[in-house]
Amino acid sequence: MRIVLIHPNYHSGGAEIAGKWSPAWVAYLAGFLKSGGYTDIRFIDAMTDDLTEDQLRAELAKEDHIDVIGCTAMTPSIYKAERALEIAKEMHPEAVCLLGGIHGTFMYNQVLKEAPWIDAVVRGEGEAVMLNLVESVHAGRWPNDRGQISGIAYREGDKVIATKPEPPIKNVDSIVADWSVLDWPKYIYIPLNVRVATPTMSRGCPFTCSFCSQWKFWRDYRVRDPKLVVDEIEHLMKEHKVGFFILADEEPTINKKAFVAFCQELIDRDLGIHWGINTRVSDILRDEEDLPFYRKAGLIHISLGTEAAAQLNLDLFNKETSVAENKKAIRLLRENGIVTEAQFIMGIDSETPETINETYEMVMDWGADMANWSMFTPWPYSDLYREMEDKVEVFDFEKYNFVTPIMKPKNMDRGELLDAVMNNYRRFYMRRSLFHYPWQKDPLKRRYLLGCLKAFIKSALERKFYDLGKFGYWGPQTIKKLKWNFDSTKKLDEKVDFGDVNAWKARTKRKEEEAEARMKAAEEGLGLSNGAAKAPANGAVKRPLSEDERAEVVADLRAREKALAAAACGGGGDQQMSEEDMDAALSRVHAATANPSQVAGNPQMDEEEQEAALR
Ligand code: B12
Ligand code: SF4
Repeated sequence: MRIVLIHPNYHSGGAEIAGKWSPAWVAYLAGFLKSGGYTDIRFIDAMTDDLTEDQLRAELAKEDHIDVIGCTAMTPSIYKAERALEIAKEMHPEAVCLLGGIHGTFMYNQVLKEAPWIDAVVRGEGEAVMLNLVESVHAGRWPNDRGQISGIAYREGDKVIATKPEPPIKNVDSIVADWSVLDWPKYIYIPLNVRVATPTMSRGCPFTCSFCSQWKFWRDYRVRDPKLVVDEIEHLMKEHKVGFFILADEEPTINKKAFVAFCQELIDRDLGIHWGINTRVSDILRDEEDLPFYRKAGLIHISLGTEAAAQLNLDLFNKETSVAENKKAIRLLRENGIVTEAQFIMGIDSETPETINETYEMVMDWGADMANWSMFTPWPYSDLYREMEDKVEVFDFEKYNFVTPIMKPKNMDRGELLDAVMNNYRRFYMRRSLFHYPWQKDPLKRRYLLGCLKAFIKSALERKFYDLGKFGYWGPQTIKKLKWNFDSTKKLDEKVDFGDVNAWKARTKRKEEEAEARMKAAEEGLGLSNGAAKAPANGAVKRPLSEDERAEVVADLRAREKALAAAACGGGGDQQMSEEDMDAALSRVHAATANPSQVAGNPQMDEEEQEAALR
């Protein structure tokens, strides 16, 4: 069984400016297929190799026979993926052509109408579905038994059929990546000039931010055994000479126990590798005491979804964080020598030059090392989309890429929006490159930040940064002449699949409510409220708790903590604190309240010191 996997050649000058990234989907799918006995797999990375259609054709012409061809697509790369599969089908009509990834998961109706040469769309997590499908092809049952394969959609005459969803893989440790299908010398991270990998420790996200679609995609939150993740990293280092990794997780830190075990394992094995993550402000605040330990494990870069300067927008995004918390999280990371990157979402309806400027002022005040301003992108399958659908005019998905202003704010035109965002970038990186990066006391952090600057400048000189070359942006004087090239013939098919997402959301909420209700009942039953003894409803006199009562409260606290963690993490793994963890947590609380100003020494100069040094 010959299987060919293709990453389509799509570029849009955002995060990719930091280098050439290893595609994780290929490694995890290939690993799972190999465990299932299908080892004859080839990967064509048309994105990294920047293959033209003719070059892709030439690569496919090297194949005598292909049984299954799979291509990935996020929303912006969908047309390139459809086209790659069209070429593949022309050249190998015998092959079963599959599309996987987030876009098809929700938009399969539209995809199968736009691209009738696609035999099936794989919805959601790909491993189990693809293995079942490959087995069916191998056994000669395809296409007759396709209605029996969960998690796919296909055409039958004029109709699009979606089979029942495949449940998320419970035991994520059963997925063992095979990174050997990648041609490793290509994947270089410019800031450190080393090979970069993107392994994952968890899948999914327990939060439900309204603009985001990742939590919908993976449904349950699941965590791998941290030791096995470190095995994978050690393998990547030894076999493929990887020198840096970024966890491609949506939310790697919510299961603190697993994250701490992961860091401990990296420290114990003394691998000496540096790495980065993208996570939530709330986890950084929760882990204030652990940040030195995380840094010791090699964690050097944290990207935070601070998203907005205004609380109103944070609430709109259902972010469950506050502006003050964002500021504190960045300060804590800086104090612990971790590179901080603040991410903002720009261009919602109420955006004005003032609100954009505010994000600049704020990020300077917070002291973040890096900042990025992404354009708000209304994924048609996100919750926020439903609230604003009457305002969305552009359905050319190729431009749904965080750098093109899909939405026009009420009081700005798209050119003004882009220019105001560019103004933030110019000011921010100008100041950072003069007053901040060269003056870092920690040589690693200095090297890292200067390396990021190099990547940034390289992409700006090549006119790739933020797709400015494509827009024809050369500064404020050009904003009336910008070319967005929206294809107005592209329309949204009304059939977007939201799947069983609402059930997942309700389940999360229900668990939280149940836990709250149990806790409240326990408090009331014991005459406790807000953790302090109070007169019970029957008017009995306030008295200290007996040993038994105390034990009952502790048991309830544990139940609550466990239920909340399970609610947050979809019930995966053992979330309960051990006796020692709880004692350790309590002693940290005591230490913090006894000496609240106790923080790790700040290894960096602040902005004023830097400017003074320069003077
Ligand atoms: C790493 C990453 C990158 C890397 C890409 C590395 C690479 N070559 O793959 C870089 C930095 C280059 C990048 C760039 C961009 N990214 Co990006 N990126 C991510 C990130 C952090 C992780 C993706 C990942 O590897 N996940 C782990 C793998 C295992 O999951 P997966 O890809 O979904 O694959 C599984 C399934 O989807 C399915 N599957 C996928 N493909 C296929 C194919 C077949 C045949 C089958 C059967 C199954 C299948 O099976 C896989 C295993 O279960 C996600 C956010 C996140 N945490 O997920 C954003 C994310 C994917 N990126 C996003 C975007 C928008 C972009 C950019 C457009 C931004 C920009 N302008 O720079 C570009 C586009 C570049 C491009 N051409 O691909 C969005 C996509 C949103 C959407 N709804 O479409 C995401 C979700 C971020 C977000 N917060 O919204 N990105
Ligand atoms: S925390 Fe991040 S991944 Fe999770 S729902 Fe919000 S934006 Fe999406």
